[in-house]
Amino acid sequence: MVLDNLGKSIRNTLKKIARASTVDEKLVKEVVRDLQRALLTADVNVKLALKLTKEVERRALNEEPPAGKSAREHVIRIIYEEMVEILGEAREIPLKKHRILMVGLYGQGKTTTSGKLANYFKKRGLSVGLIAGDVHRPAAYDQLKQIGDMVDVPVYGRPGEKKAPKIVREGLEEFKHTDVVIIDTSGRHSLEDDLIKEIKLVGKVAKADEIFLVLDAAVGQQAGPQAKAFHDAVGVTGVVLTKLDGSAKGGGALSAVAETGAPIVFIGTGEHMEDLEKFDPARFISRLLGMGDIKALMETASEVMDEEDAEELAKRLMSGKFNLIDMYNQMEAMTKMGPLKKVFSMLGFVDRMSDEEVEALQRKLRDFRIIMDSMTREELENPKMIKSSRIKRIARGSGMGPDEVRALLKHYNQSKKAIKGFSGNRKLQRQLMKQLESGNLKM
Ligand SMILES: Nc1nc2c(ncn2[C@@H]2O[C@H](COP(=O)(O)OP(=O)(O)O)[C@@H](O)[C@H]2O)c(=O)[nH]1
Ligand SMILES: [Mg+2]
Repeated sequence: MVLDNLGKSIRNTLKKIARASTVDEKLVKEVVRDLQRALLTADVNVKLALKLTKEVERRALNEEPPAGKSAREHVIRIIYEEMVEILGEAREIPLKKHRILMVGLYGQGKTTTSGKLANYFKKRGLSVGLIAGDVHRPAAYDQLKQIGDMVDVPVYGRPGEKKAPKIVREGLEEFKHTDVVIIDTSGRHSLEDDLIKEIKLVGKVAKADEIFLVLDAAVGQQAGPQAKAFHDAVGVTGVVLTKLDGSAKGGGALSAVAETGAPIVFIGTGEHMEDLEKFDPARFISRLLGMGDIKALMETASEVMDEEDAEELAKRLMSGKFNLIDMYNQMEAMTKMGPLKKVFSMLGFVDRMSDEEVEALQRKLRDFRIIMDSMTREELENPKMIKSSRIKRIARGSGMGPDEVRALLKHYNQSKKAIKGFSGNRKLQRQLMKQLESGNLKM
């Protein structure tokens, strides 16, 4: 999928919100930090990323959720809305008789996209013709002809002819009864005067309804200035961002182009003729964030924790491995009242927890989290090494008393003992395994 990494990291952030017991300032700040990191990693402009996350933070902390919505749903909604906002409005390309002129620098994907568009319109029941207006690259006609054959669309061209306007004029005559005529043109290595001159000349003859600028997303934020320059010069009606597949800089290109006000109409997601998607910001972001999944998750979040997490934790418990990080996860799982509650009650950790007990556990968990934040990774993984001088340091660092740190360690040692007993108890393990396998862990 396009922008896979960005999607994954934001989806994880949203899941964090969906599973949170309460939405407080701490969670919002954490989410904002996560979001910033995800956006910057996807090459989104720093200023834009900060603007977006600031707005998310402001709205999440100040806006009341609308009636019938939980605070968690509301925060997720805000993130979604702000991300759609960055990408601007959707622009519909009508399915009717019209002419499209393709422009852009060399190698951006004009010819490939011409073929993809031909395929797109043809599949939707329109007749299509392609005109080979690139007169500079020697094999340009052959390339377009090959692509035309692939999607079964006629190609008009004059190999050897050096005047693009002439070819375009003849091509338009040839295709005068065709619904959609797509004109491929030459590019240059950079935006030079003579390229602009040529496009303007071809544009006059073509009298195109649409001028599509084709831009390679791999250039990242540089796509913005390029889009702007073309937009100012020839007035593009739509941008096609290509090579968004596997491009780490896709987030940068998308947001930068959107910011110029040139509407993104399609995105190219691969080398094949089918790899073209109509660009609809709301749909794109919704899919990127997995809004459908998040919604489903939210509906069940209060009862069930992520099955993968549950299995992972259960497996670790069975192996007898247990450090402070595991304990933290385990306690967190308990406060979620999730499937693991069953496991824990089997382990004799909890019988039945009342709401007050859950709340007390959550308070304890908050303290534990603060204390554990002051521990080093080494200490978390190997709590045995935490002796009195370390206890003092951790207490100072977390603003808690040494007694509270000791209480955490005591709780840890007790839990560890229980886990040890469990990992030595084959019968109990088999029982748990059976439940895991039957998928019966959910209560
Ligand atoms: N992965 C990927 N490659 C693409 C995409 N669009 C075009 N390409 C490739 O980019 C290269 C240049 O494309 P071309 O259409 O010849 O560019 P032009 O010079 O602007 O006409 C070709 O190798 C295409 O296969 C895309 O969306 N994804
Ligand atoms: Mg070309």
